[in-house]
Amino acid sequence: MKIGIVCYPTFGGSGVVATELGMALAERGHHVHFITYKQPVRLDLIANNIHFHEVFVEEYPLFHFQPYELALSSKMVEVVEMYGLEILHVHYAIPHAYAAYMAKLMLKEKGIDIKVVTTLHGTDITLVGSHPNYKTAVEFSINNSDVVTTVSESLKKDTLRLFNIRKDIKVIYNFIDFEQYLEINSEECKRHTIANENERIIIHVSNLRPVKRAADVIDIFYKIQKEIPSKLLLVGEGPDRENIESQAKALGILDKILFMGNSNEVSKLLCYSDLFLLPSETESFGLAALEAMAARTPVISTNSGGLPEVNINGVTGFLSNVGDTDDMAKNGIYILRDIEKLQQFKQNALDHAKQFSLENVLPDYKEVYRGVIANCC
Ligand code: GMT
Repeated sequence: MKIGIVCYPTFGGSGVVATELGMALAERGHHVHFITYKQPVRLDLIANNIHFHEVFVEEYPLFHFQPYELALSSKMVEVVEMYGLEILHVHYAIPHAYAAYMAKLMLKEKGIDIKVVTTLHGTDITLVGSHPNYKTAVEFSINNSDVVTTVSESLKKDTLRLFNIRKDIKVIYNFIDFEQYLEINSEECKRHTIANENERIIIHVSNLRPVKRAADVIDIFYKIQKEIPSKLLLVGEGPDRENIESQAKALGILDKILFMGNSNEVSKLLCYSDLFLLPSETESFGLAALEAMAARTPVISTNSGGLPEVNINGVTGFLSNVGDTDDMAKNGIYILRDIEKLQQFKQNALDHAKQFSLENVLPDYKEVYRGVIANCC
C-alpha cells in the first residue's frame, strides 16, 4: 500500500505512535510518506520505503498567524498526485483532519479519490478540540473522514459525548515495538550511575504541561522518599518545569531529582527505573505508562480517561483519584518496600504490556487500510 502519514513531529505521544506505525509498515514493504513541518523525532530516514515531505510556511508581514493548514493541504495534494498515494492517515484532528478534508476535495476535482483515515489521540478531543473555538470544524472533519479511530474505549466515549458524530469509531490501542526493548529487558542496567545501592529509582516522563500535573509528581516523590531512599528522574521539557524546580527546592529535595530534559532514549532511562509516576488530569491512553511497563516498570497513575485500560489496579501498579497524592505515595511505598513484591509487579507490568505489542495491533491498522481502499468500511 502507499500511505501518507500526517502528524506532529515533536515528542508528543501522537507523533510517536504515527512514526512507529509508519516505520513498521515500511519495514513490511509498504511505501510510507510522512508529511509534516519537521522530521519526526523518532523517524529513521535511512530505512527502506520511508519518505519525508517537509511543509514550508512562508513568512509574510501581513500574516499574524501563518496559514499552516493551507500549506499542509497543498503539500498533501502534491504528494498524493506525485507518488500515487491511496490513503492519507492523519494523526490528531487539529488541524490535520481538516486539512486532509480540503486535500480530498481538491483531489476529487482532479479525479482522484483519496481515502482519509483520522486517528484521534486525546487532547484533540478532550482539551482543545471540544473548545467552542474549534468544535464545529473538528466535528465536521471527523464526520467527513472515511474512517475514524481512537486510541482507547475511553476516548471513543469522550468523542461521542462531546461531539455529534455520525460515524462508527474503531478503537485501536497504542502499541509497543518490543524489538526496541529486548536489549534493556535482557541486560543488567547500570543503575549505579544514577543511584546508590540502597536507593529505588522513580521516573516521570511527560511534556510537563498542566494536564500532566507535574506538581503532583514532586509531591508524591516527596512523600515516598521520606520512607524509602530514592531518586527521581524527570524526563521531558515543558511549561511547568520552572515551577516544579522551585517546588522541589522549597521541599529540600532538589538534590534527589535529575532533570533529564527531552530524550530520545527513554527506554534506556526506564531500564534504570523501579516505579513510573503518571498523575495526569486525564490521558486518553497513556503511552508513557505502556512504555514503562514494557521496560518492566510498574505504574502509579490516576484512574482517569483510558488509564484503567492500560494500568491494572493491584497488578501492574495502582490507580488513584486525580490529585490524591497521599494514596499514590502510599501505593508507591507498598510496591517499593519489599523487593519480592517489586519483582512481582515488574513481571506483571511486562506481561500485561505484551498485549499491546506491535504484532497484535498492526493488523488492526492494516485491516482499516484494506477496508477503506476496498471502500467497504
Ligand atoms: O499527552 C500529551 O500531551 C501528548 C499527546 C499527543 O497528542 O501527542 O498524547 C496523547 O496521545 C497519546 C498517543 O495516542 C496518548 O497515549 C496520550 O494519553 C494522549 N494524551 C492525553 O490524552 C493527555
